[in-house]
Amino acid sequence: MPRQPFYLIPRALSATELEGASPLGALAWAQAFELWDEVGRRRGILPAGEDMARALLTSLAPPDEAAALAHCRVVVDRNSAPRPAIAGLSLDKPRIMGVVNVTPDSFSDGGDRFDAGRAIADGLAMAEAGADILDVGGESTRPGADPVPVEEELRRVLPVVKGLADHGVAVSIDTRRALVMAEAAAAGAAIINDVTALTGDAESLSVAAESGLPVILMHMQGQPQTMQADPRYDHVSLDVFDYFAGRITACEEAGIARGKLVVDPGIGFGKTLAHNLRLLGDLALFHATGCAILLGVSRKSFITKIDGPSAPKERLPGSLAAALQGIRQGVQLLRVHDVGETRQALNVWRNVDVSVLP
Ligand code: 9MG
Repeated sequence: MPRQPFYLIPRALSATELEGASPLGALAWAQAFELWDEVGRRRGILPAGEDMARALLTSLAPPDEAAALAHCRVVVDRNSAPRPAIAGLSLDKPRIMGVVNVTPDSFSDGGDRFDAGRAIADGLAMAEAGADILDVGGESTRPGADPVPVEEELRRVLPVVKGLADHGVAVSIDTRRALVMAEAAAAGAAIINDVTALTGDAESLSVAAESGLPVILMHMQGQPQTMQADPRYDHVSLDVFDYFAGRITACEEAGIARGKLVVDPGIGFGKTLAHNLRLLGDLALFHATGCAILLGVSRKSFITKIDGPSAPKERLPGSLAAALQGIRQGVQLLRVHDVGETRQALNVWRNVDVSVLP
């Protein structure tokens, strides 16, 4: 993907509107923006203000002022515009997506829910505990996982999608396959969650467009079997940003509006610890896509690389610490295993945001 002419990275963030601060998709405000050039070098700091686009133009001093000003306005507007609701859920508060893996080999819950009845009961308990969305998946995407046949994936997920949707819960279907997207949509799924950002199946762009559902575009380098072998980037945050720019264009050309797209940097998917940490520090960069942002850090192995060995179910403290880092940067959706605990952490964090103190 070609580089953008510049990147704006929101800094000095608060969860409450302060005088002069710029909104970032409605859940965070920035008091300043770092201006990065096309290779990620810092070129200056712009205070948030009245006419950000003009201030940007002055800093960039481009040869073609008119074209550059138009581009600056697009970037500033994309950063700040409130995001449209997805699946009937307004994004003016952080939303929790609970993970319902219907797999025998999930890394995080060890296949506890490899039974439709159990998966539905656990999903409903998550909804009761505060999940706004339930993410149903029938194929593990953990590092090293092998694909499952499509018939088996359908057999696993469809009764669970239908069972949960019939109870009025917003269900997302976690799949890389167009057939599973289509069948799950027919069974009541309200969102598509694709770790391949609609590149994993030649039909998925058109099927997703046809479904009319919102789509989560996750970034992954490589394939689950081998993605952790030796991931490399020129500049991980910019490479992921540019990947989204390309996928959003492809989606728009296929008839999926930007407002229906959610971007997700794919923590742990073809990334070293250094890549994951850099992305977690730069999450606010992705507001300039104009899309809502989803973050999935729950129980992931990067926590053990920082803190030492622990089983997935013992990683709640690290998961919450990383999730709050995302919320601080205005991430709108969190994909988690521990719903009640995450809801409590979010509630407390938003009520004690120090920036509102006099
Ligand atoms: C399916 N799946 C596993 N981890 C994920 C993550 O971080 N994000 C999204 N969107 N899906 C994920």
